[in-house]
Amino acid sequence: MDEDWELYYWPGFPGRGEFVRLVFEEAGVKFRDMRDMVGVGGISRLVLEGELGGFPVLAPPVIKKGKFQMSQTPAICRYLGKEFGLYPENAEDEAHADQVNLTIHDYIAEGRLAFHGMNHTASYYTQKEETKPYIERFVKDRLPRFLKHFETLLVAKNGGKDFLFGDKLTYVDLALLHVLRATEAQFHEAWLEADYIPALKAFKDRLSARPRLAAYFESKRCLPFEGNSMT
Ligand SMILES: N[C@@H](CCC(=O)N[C@@H](CS)C(=O)NCC(=O)O)C(=O)O
Repeated sequence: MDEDWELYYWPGFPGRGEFVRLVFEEAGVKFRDMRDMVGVGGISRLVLEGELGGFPVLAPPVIKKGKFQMSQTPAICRYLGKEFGLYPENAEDEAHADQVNLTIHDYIAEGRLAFHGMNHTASYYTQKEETKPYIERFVKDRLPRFLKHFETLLVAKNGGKDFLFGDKLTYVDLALLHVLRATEAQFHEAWLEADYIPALKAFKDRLSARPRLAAYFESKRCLPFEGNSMT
């Protein structure tokens, strides 16, 4: 019997798990979101403490189907993108998709780090005051640098009217959509003031209106952003 995909990620906020959810949702592939079944304690035991067994994973998100499991968000999305046909059609685009996927993950990782300037494994709420300068610097320097780059990438193909790799939607478009939504939620003012990314803003609206994604964003399965670290 064909087993369902399972996703192991923390409950309560979208986080990095959301990159993976968008791939399942756009592909129309059913999966079990284990956050609803095992809670924080279960994710800690199964993933952090290794009770899942099988191929070793360090941190969530983890996907699992039967005996196969893997972690590392950019690698998961690439793998699922290929499985579900959300994947570039030639070797050069495939290589560039890797490049852009990893740049998107650099962006989210830097954004997260800014909220944890004193201790990157402790909660943001234990370092709210101390980390303010890191957040300010991120918003002033790094956020616009990344967003301008994403705009340039998008416009480079068909003037930005389609997707990152022309007229075919890939897993990288979904990753970009997620970080744009996260940026808008977390840095609302900076997002509104960013008049240098018209194609990106239109891209975000266009992708969000795709039937499967729109239905997901309106559903209870889609959790609101928590309000720190773009998660
Ligand atoms: N590079 C990894 C980072 C994974 C990661 O940091 N996961 C966080 C949640 S977003 C976590 O719970 N980490 C626990 C740990 O690293 O011990 C990825 O992209 O999946």
